[in-house]
Order: sequence, then structure tokens, then C-alpha cells
Amino acid sequence: VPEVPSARPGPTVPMLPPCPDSPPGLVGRLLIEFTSPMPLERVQRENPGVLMGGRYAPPDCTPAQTVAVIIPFRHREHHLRYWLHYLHPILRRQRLRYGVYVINQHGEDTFNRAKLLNVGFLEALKEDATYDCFIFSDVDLVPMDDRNLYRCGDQPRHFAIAMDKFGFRLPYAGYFGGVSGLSKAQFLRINGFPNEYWGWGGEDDDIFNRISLTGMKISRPDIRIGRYRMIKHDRDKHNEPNPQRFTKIQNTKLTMKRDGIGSVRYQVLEVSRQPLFTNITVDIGRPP
Ligand code: UDH
Repeated sequence: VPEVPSARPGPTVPMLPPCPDSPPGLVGRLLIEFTSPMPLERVQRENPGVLMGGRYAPPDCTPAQTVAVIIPFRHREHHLRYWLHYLHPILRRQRLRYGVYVINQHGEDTFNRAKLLNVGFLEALKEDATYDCFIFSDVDLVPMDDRNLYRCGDQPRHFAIAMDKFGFRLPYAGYFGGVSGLSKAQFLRINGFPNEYWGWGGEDDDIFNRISLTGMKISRPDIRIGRYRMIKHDRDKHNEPNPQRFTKIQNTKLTMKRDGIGSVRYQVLEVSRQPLFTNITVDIGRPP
């Protein structure tokens, strides 16, 4: 293997060949279940190659992209352990260079998923300016097939197209919820995500509208590959369905210019690097 001088002083780093387009060693359909208990110590033991903060890079090749996985979060520690247990090995087999960011909403005010995702985009870039692909994943969704590659392409990508709770079908043609991915350029082109959807629902449709209104098209995997299991749960407190969502999604064209990544205001309270993820606790305010 040829050697090149590293940017920093110290030993030279080996120059690795580019990672192949289709990673060898994928296994295809996976058995996913949420019944056996999942202690964090076990998940750590199973993933020794993952570095502090949930960072990983393949040892044998150089990936084309650097992927930040952003998870909106509050009070779902139990789900996060399953997510880490299943996803780290999958992402590793996919030969990704990645980092996992859990964006934890501080306090008990109404939850705001899309605003947390905006925070994740900005904070991940502060951690590593080379991130050029952003995968936004709910904490309770686990892919059932590792051929569903967590990468970005020339159009925004929707990954969670066949969830068990929707009978392994897309619930409606414009559905963009659950797990999605945008390159940095695609994300900036739509002014990021809306900050003004408090409570459950509508923000994913607003994102879909932003993508359509800027002339992009959604790319999806094969329906047999984009299958997901969702960890069953009751509705969370402080995330009641947002009654404004139906009128808001009619107005994306008007609101997307002023409301988005360019206007997001928040305060980071803590960044903590855990063995399998970086936790960012943030005060995002409350609905007006
Ligand atoms: N989330 C949290 N904490 C919360 C609320 C939401 O972490 O208190 C995050 C989490 O990543 C979750 C995502 O936001 O996966 C989406 O929220 P959700 O799981 O509540 O949305 P979903 O549409 O479920 O999956 C709606 C409630 C269904 C109740 C059904 C009862 N049978």
C-alpha cells in the first residue's frame, strides 16, 4: 500500500483505495426483533471498532462520502439501544465513514422533530466540516435489509418506504417520513427543514413540498429492500398531533424562504461524546 504524508505531524497514513460502489459482505434480509433486552454494555462490546462519539471509518477503503446520521430524540433510551445494536453493524458492512448524532430536546415543552434535525445538521458540521451527506432517522426505525444503503445520491432519498406498521407499503405517494437522506447541497437548496411544526405531524410533508418546489425528485429503494421494523410504542407526552399541520402544509411555498436552516435559533446545553454516539442536548424553545 503506498503511503502519503498525513496533514498532521506524526506517522504517515496508508492511502486506501476507494470503497466499491456495491459493498461486498452485505447479508441482505435481516431478522429484526425487539423482545430480548439490550444492555448498552453489550452493544458497546459488540462494536469495538466504533470510536468515541459514534464515529467509524472502514479500515480498508476510502468512502466517497462522509455521512452524519441525525436522530431526533427525547426520552427514548430504550429505543436508542436497539437502534445502535442493529445500525452500527449495518453501517459498518455498508463501508460508510459516518458519525451518529442524537439531538436531545431539553425540557418538557412540545416536541419539534424538524427543528431538532436542523440543529443536527449544523452541529454535525461543527464537529466535522467534511460531512457531505445527512441521514435523518427516527430512533424507532430499523431497516430489515442491509442493501438499503445509507448514502446520498443526486436526488433526496427516502429510505423508510415499507414499514411494518403500514403493511410494508408506502402510506401515500408523497410520504417522506421516518428515514430520509439529503446531501449538504440538497439540504441547503431547500433552506433545510421547517422550524415551526410543534407537535406530531406535517413536518415531513412540508419537507416533501420543499423538495418538489425546488424541482428535485425523491429517489427510493426497491420496495422489497426498503423494509423497516418500527419499535411499538404509545404516543409520547408533549408530542400531540399538531392541529395546524393541515393548513401549514398548504403554505410551504410562502414559508420556506423565511423559515428554515437560515433562521433556526437554539442553544446547545451539552455535547457529550458517548462510546456509540454523540449526544447533543439543546434548548429549542417552545411554540409561540
Ligand atoms: N421522538 C422522541 N421523543 C418524543 C417524541 C418523538 O424521541 O417524545 C422522536 C423519535 O425519534 C421518534 C420520532 O421523534 O421516532 C417520531 O415521533 P413518533 O415516533 O412519535 O412518530 P410516529 O409517527 O408515532 O412514529 C406516532 C405515535 C403513534 C402512537 C400509536 C399508538 N398505538
